[in-house]
Amino acid sequence: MRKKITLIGAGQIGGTLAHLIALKELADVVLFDVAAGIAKGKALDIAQSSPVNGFNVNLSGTDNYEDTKNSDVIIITAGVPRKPGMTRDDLLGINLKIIKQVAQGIKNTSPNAFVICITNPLDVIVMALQKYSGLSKNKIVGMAGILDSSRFIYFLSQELKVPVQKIKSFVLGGHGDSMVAMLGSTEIEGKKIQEFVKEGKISKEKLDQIVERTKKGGAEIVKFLEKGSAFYAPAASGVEMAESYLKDLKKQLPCAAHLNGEYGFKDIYAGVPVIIGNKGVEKIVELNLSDEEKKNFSLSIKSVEDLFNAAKKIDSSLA
Ligand code: A3D
Repeated sequence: MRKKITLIGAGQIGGTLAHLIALKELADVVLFDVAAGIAKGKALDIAQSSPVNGFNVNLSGTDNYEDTKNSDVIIITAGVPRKPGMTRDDLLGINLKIIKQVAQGIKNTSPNAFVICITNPLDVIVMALQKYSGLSKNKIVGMAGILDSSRFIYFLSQELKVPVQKIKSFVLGGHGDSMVAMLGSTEIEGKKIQEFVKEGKISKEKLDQIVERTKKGGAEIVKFLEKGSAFYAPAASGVEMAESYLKDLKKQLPCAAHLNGEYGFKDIYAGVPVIIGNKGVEKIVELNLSDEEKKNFSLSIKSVEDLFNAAKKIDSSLA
């Protein structure tokens, strides 16, 4: 039997997710949105491309959680995106309310699903989702690190004129302005990035600029689009996580996962490399961090903690 993926939120990312999942024939797709027409319209539009593209999956749209029942994977993008000048944190109040509704909707209908959250502010929303739904911690993850790492790798590849496939890197920590590009784990054609700096192939200043551009990668796109935020790269990143789970690929991917002592932090969600297989988050991989990376990672976690404290003030049931 084909697998079932439900997309909660059929907006820009939700629609792109549906299209990518269909093209890959990864699973049947249910698009859920409070705006039922958008979910139904996008499902029908994508389904009508199946004769052209030759894929064979079912797509449907709904605003009824019963139709999402027994999903294998749920990807959540319900919420509002940023407008120019806004930070991700500015979305907290409104998206917290939305995520509470979503948690109620999915917890009884798909209690065993692998749940990938994309709604911002990412780390705090995924943590709230886990608390509201009570679903198991290794089955609830946030998508951000794949996107942030992908942006960093793309910018490096443009600068160094090296194909993206030859570059490995991780951007970890919270998905905000304090995210940390792990330079110690950044390799180009198997060589550490620091060696490229030493050899003068890239200046320290240029590398710092690329790190900074990565941190502001989302805002750069928000500014161009004016209405809404990035959706192609976020959707591609979400699909990679879903695929690793459904096909038990056990890929090592940077995701917002629940920390239970790893990296020295407890009971907080933040971006770390994890292994995703058919049991969900099967392992948190602990990288050897330099002192500076450790310091920056701790600062990033601190900003997630601060924002979660702000969330508790908005909704005391999170305390
Ligand atoms: P958008 O195109 O506005 O789609 C959001 C959809 O959610 C809309 O169709 C709404 O009708 C729907 N919605 C609102 N409330 C509910 C509800 N209670 N139940 C179900 N659906 C609802 O936004 P988007 O797709 O561009 O972005 C979605 C979210 O992803 C935003 O919060 C963005 O900030 C976030 N985002 C995160 C990243 C990360 O890397 C983490 C990147 C880009 C965007």
